[in-house]
Amino acid sequence: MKDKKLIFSGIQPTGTFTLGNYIGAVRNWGPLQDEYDCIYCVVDMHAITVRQEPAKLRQNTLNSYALLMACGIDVEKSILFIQSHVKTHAELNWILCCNTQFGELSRMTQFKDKSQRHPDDVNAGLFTYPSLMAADILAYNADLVPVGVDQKQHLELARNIAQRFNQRYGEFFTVPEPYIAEVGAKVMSLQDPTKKMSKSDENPNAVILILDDKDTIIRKCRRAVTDSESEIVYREGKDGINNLMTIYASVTGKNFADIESEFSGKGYGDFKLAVGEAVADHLEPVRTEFARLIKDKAYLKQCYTAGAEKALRYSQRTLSKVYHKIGFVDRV
Ligand code: ATP
Ligand code: LTN
Repeated sequence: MKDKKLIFSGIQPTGTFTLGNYIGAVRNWGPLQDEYDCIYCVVDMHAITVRQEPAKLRQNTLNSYALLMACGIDVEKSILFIQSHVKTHAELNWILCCNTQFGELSRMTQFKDKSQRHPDDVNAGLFTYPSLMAADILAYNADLVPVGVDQKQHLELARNIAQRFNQRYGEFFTVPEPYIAEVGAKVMSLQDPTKKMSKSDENPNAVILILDDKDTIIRKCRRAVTDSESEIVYREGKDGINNLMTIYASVTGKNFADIESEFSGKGYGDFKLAVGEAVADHLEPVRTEFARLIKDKAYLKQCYTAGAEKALRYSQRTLSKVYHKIGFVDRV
């Protein structure tokens, strides 16, 4: 029996992490390490469901690995690895695909969005993406999955797949629960605050990257789309201000009431500057640590090699039991 609950999460190496990735997901991963057993993964196999330039993907994958370390994931406490290094994910994916319905996959909003955005490449991997995500999670029998709100539907599907497998073959998989932050689970675009901030946004002003320098962060906050009023209050209809208040609350630890009184009588210009400065100061140690880590390729290699070995050992046990349960002939 495991004594601590197990956490699993992953992030795609589709570019530098945004402030949305950071606030909604990654920054919560470090503190969880003290209370839980944690396994974190750079999901390069998910990234290729959208066309990637090979050299860039390789670079983004290494950068993402180092960024996760810079954001507080300690390879001594957690298992941190690159998805394609651990073959069990692809193997379990096949079994889970055969236990996932076409109709379920067709309902996924991410599939609908991404196939609309890339109409010339609606590939089978994009369609079965959630089954691979279920394999990531179920290979370790994770209890909890810390993600942003946009991943809730995929997680719900992973739960259904686990439950269906358990009904067909007998209780086996842990049915994972989402673990979603109360504030900041959906950081919005700075240019269109009704849309989520996303790594793949084409407008650079819409997105704060966690490696942006202080001036860039302040400039992007200053240009953030707000409304024609002048009051800094969290209220329905004030999407731009609500988003900036959420960001400010997340990086300062202040609540909305504190923020409203701090800026009462002040204008949007003052507030935007304060948000930009607070974000930049908060991210400064991440930038410094990343710059240090990314120079040491040998150390990174040592970390991701060890991470993959541990992850393989762990997940191979699950996969062998699954193979047996579904009726494959045992190899040993
Ligand atoms: P892409 O644009 O390539 O789809 P993405 O920016 O949506 O990428 P992912 O790699 O899909 O990022 O997500 C990594 C984690 O960050 C997930 O847990 C996801 O829920 C979370 N996340 C992504 N965007 C936001 C956001 N705007 N606010 C809060 N959490 C987010
Ligand atoms: N689909 C997720 C990334 C992801 C993930 C996972 C998250 C792949 N496998 C397993 C949690 C658990 C995304 O796009 N953010």
